[in-house]
Amino acid sequence: MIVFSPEVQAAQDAGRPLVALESTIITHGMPWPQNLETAQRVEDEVRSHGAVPATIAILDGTIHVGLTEAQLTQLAQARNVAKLSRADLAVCLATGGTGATTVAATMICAARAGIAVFATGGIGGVHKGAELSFDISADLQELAQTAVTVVAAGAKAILDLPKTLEVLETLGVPVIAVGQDSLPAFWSRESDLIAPLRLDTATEIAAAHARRGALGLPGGQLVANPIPPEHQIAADVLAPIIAQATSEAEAQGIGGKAVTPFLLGRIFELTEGRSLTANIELVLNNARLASAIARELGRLSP
Ligand code: PSU
Ligand code: MN
Repeated sequence: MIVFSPEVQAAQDAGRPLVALESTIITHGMPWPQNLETAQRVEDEVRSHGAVPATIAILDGTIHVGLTEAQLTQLAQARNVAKLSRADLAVCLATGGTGATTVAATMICAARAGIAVFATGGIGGVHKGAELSFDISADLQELAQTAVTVVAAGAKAILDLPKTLEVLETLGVPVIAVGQDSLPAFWSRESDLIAPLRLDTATEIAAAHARRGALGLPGGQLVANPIPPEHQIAADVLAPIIAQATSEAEAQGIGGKAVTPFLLGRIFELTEGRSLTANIELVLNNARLASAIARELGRLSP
């Protein structure tokens, strides 16, 4: 069911550190052609930081761990690609389908491929208004049950961050802010929330991952890595834009899987592209930290 790219297969054989990357950010999170350019830059960032990138997607009913340049280009240009989470994965495989993997689905595939570290932009979480819509991303449940350390810039600021933290606490997911006390808020370095946990080095994060496994605890860790200061957008600049995009989504009856892509797209328009620039930079930053964690994990369990 799993096909490894030649680069990933060689890394597996040599026991080199691997970093998983998702594909929904490419197909649903960023516009063409920045999506392809970013996917390639993120892979290169992992390579230049001593690890091997494994971008994950489902192509024609097969899990691909590591995509060739042609496969990546095709996926980035494709229209109406399915957005696959835990619930969709097996049906897509059974029907020979093609789809992009969300954080949840990427974690599942990475774990099956023996990859313990994954870099993305921001995980899904509890949406604003979830008390009525019940819209809570399957990413949260996945973090509770699949042993992959996910490096993100926190949860996306379009979400209800206090509720997202509450659910993660209930599920027993470690939420670790890197190098600061405050929970990062995706496009902004800080939120007004204190992160439940804080670690300052990749070595400690890798050790915590290993200890969790040794304790027999299922699930992974959410590593919340703040966007570099020079690329952040101030939270008070974003707040009215997020509010506008959210009320437009509601007025247009956008629901389910379409909510996050709609909001990201509208915020891109309303910030005249600034949100995309920030998103790209924070993913690159996460790729660097994920590579360091993967290297440290390799040293712990050679
Ligand atoms: N990070 C980004 N952009 C994205 C995503 C993450 O910078 O588009 C994707 C991930 O695939 C994540 C998904 O799993 O957004 C969340 O979707 P939902 O809220 O429908 O669970
Ligand atoms: Mn949702």
